[in-house]
Amino acid sequence: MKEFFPEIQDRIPYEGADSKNPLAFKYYEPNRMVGQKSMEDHLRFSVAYWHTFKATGVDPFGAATFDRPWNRGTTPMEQAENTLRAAFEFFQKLGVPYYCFHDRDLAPEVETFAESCKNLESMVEKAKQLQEDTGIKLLWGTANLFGHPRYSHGAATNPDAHVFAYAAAQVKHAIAATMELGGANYVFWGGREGYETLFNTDMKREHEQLARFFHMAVDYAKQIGFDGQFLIEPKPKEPTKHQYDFDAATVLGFLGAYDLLDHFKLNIEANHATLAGHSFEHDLTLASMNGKLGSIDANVGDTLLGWDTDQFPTDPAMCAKAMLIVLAQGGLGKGGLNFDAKPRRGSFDPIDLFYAHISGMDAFARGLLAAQQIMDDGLLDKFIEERYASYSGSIGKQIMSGEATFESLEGSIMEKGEPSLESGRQEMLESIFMSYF
Ligand code: XLS
Ligand code: CA
Ligand code: CA
Repeated sequence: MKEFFPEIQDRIPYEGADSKNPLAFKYYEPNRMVGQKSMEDHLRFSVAYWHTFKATGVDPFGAATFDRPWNRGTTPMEQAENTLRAAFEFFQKLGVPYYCFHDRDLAPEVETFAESCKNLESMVEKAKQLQEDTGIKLLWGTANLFGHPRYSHGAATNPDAHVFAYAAAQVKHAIAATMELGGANYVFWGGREGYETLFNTDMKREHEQLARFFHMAVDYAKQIGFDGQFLIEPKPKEPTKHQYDFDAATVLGFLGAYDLLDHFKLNIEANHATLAGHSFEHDLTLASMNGKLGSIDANVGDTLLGWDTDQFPTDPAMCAKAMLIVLAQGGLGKGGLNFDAKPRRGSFDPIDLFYAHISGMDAFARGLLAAQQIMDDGLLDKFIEERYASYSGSIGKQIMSGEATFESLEGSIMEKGEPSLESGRQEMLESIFMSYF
C-alpha cells in the first residue's frame, strides 16, 4: 500500500534527553512509570484530524501552501479515503493512542444532507476497521457547525429555526458516528454561537435556544445508549466578536442556569483561555475545582498576536503547570491531551507534522515529569496549606462551618485587634518551581 510519510520508516523512537535528533523523543517514553501510571496513560495524546490532515495553510493574505498528497485524489470521497489512510499511518508512526475529528473532516459534505450522511457512514465504517487493525482509538468526535454558509449566523443560536433543525440533524449523526467508533467523549465547541451586534440579536432567546439544543443532545445520547462524556469547549471570541461559551466560569454558570450541569464537563484549550484574558492554568483550575475538567486541547497562542494561532506547545514550564492540575485531580479520566494545533504556514512539508507533534509531546512529557516531582516533594502544596492554616483555627472553623456571624466576628476583632501580615512569597515560590527544570 502507498505510504504517505516514506521518510519515516518506523515508529518514532525514544532516544533520551541528550539526543539532538528532531525525529526522536527526548522525554516521551510511553511505558515509563510516573507515579502510579505510565506516561502514555497520564498524557493520553491525541492528533486533531482537521489541522493535521485537512488544513491547507491558506490565510487572509494568501493561498494554500501545505503539501498534503492525500488531499489530491480525484473525487472528494477518494480524498477522504486517502486522508484516512495517511492519518492512521501518521498515528502509528508517531505512536499516539488517540485522534479527534469533526464529521466534515472525516467525510465530505455534498449536495444533500442525506448524501452527506451516507458519506459519513461509509467513512466511519472504514475508520472502524483501521481502529481495530491498529488499536488506535477515538478520543472525541464533534460536528462542524460553523464552516458552511448556512451557519453564518450560528447553529443552535441561529435566528432561523430551520437552521437550528439542520444543526440538530447533523449533530444526531455526529454523535451516532462517535458512538459507532467507541469515542470516549463528544465535544461541543461554540462555532458561531455568539453575536456581532445587539442591534440584530436577542441574547436571552439565543441562550434559551442553546440550552434546548444541549437538552436534546442529552436526550438523544440517552436514547441510543452513548456513554461517552459530553464536553463543552469554551472560547471567548473568534469567529464571532462575542462567543456565548466565553470561558470556563461562563459555561459553568450557563449549565447551572439551564439545569445541564450533570451532563457536561469542559474541554479546556490553552489558546482559548489566553484569548479570554486568563492563563491556561487559570481555566484548568476553574474547571477542575468544580469537578468539571474533562479534557484538554493542548496548544498555545502567540503573546504578540490577539487571535487563535493554534500553535504547538513547546514550553515545558507551561505544560508542568497544566499537569500539576491534572495530577491533583487524579488524571483526565476519559479525556486526553489533544493537539488542536497546526504548523505555521511556512512549514508546509508533511514531515513538519512530525517535528511539530514530537516537540509538543516532549514538552508535555517533560512537564509531566516536573509536575510529578513537584507534587512528590510537596513544597508548593505545603506553602498553600500553611497559608490558609488559620481556617483550621477557631475563628476560621467558625467562619466556614456557618457558626460565625458579622456580630460574633466583630466581637472577636474587638478582642484581637489588627491581624499580623504575612508575605505571599511569590518570588520564592517561582524560584522553587524553576528549580525543577
Ligand atoms: C476552534 C476550536 C475547534 C474545536 C472543535 O477554535 O478549537 O477546533 O476544538 O470544534
Ligand atoms: Ca479546540
Ligand atoms: Ca483554537
